[in-house]
Amino acid sequence: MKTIKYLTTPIYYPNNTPHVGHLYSSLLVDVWKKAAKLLNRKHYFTTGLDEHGQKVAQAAAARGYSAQEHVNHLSAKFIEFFQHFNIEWDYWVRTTSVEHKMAVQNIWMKLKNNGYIYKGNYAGWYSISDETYLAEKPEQESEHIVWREEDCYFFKLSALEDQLKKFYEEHPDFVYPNKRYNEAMGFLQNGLKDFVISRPKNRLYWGIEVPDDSDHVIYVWIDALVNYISAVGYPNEEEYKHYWPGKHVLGKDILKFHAIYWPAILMATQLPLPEKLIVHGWWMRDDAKISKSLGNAVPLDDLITKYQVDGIRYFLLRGIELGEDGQFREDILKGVVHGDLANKYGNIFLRMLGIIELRFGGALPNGMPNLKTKEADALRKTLDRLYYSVDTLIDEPETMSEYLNRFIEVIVQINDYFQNNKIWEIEDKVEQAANLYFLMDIFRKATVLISPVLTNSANAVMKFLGFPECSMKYYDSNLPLEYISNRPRLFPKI
Ligand code: ME8
Repeated sequence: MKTIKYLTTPIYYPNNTPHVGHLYSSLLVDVWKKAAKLLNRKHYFTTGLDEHGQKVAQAAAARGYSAQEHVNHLSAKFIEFFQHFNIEWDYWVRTTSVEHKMAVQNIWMKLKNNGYIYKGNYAGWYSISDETYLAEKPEQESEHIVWREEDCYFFKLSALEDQLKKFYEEHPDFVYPNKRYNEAMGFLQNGLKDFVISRPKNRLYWGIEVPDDSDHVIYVWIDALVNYISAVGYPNEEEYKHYWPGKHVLGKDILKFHAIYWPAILMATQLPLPEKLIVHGWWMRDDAKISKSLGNAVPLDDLITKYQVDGIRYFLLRGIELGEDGQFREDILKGVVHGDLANKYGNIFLRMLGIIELRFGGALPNGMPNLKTKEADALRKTLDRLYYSVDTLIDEPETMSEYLNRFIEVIVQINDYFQNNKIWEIEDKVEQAANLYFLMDIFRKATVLISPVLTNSANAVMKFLGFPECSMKYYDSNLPLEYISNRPRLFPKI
């Protein structure tokens, strides 16, 4: 029986170093996982690499490495990159692992025994960058698109068309957002053709062997999709049943593989289908998708120095509505980090601390005041909405944009409260202290609730306030009253 919520990212091709697009998919799941942890729920997050296939083999050859050396090197690079952004997965997938290979061969045998695999011959155009056959001759030939004519095994996808249609009709929420559900329905309405699921080994050696025919290797997409179950212990039923089915986060570029091929493979092997597909858009640079193959990624080192890891994490989530495309440009990043984090979040913190230092010698008078004004109640309600958005996010990862909106609403309202009530001018010290305590309390709570996104800053704020760590344990407790010096500079402006 399923006992643990499970969310995955795509596994990335190590044909080049990672960029902001990969970070985005993994960040979405990371924040979801951190939110679950914050509220004490046990969730599971996998991400990693799709290490086989022609694209990776070519990249290795171009660097003069063996494929295995090449993927080992890039696996370390991806790990380092993600760790730098505080991404914390539970399991790092590598499709060259023995466990994964066994799971893929197990699925192959099941497909075969259930009558879904047959041998044939294929001739057509193959796109190496997408690792897929093209339906038509490309307008322009390139080194990335090659003509292939070879013996191969086919997967009987056409036999599952009706079953897939029925499933889609019965599960209108299977794909988020709705436009991607409609796109998947479009694939079904156009009719499904059987597809090639192997390559002769003398043409491509870098793959998992077909179990009962060592002259062929298994198509990289079958290999890759099976990671979603091998990562949680498949074929060991006792193990994977605690996790599977899970939800998949993916980019819109690989919708067909996840919306059609993967459910079809699961149907053909009589395994449960995923709970949901959450499909996000692309980070663009001008008119082009940022991609490893195009090599148009924006270098991040300089941006990290200027806007910090948290600034970039925040921008990625706030800069585009989940499901839409967005431009990854420094001026837009700067606008979001300055607008939300420097001018609103960081600034109100400093203004409150300024008065606490000036009028109270750096210590806040004791006690949790119970301000009963309408405005104070409104602010508490906005904070409650933020709290519920974290709770909702844990069950519905697609509500990510909503969560970020709720956060900034609280921060804007703290700023408005401070400004409208001219907190710095209140003569009566008791009244001033009560207002400051109230605002600092809401600020602290909002900080805890946004800690899945602003990992470093939230920790720094909580430690500065005198808490041992940033966690829900310190959400409701009294605020420590003595503030240490060296306040953190949150998101200084560039
Ligand atoms: O397709 N914007 O690997 P891949 C947003 N191995 N997301 C982006 C992006 C961008 N500009 N560029 C990449 C593969 N991504 C297969 C997947 S899964 C069983 C196998 C993200 O290295 C996004 O999630 O080409 C996209 O779907 C994925 O990286 C593609 O990574």
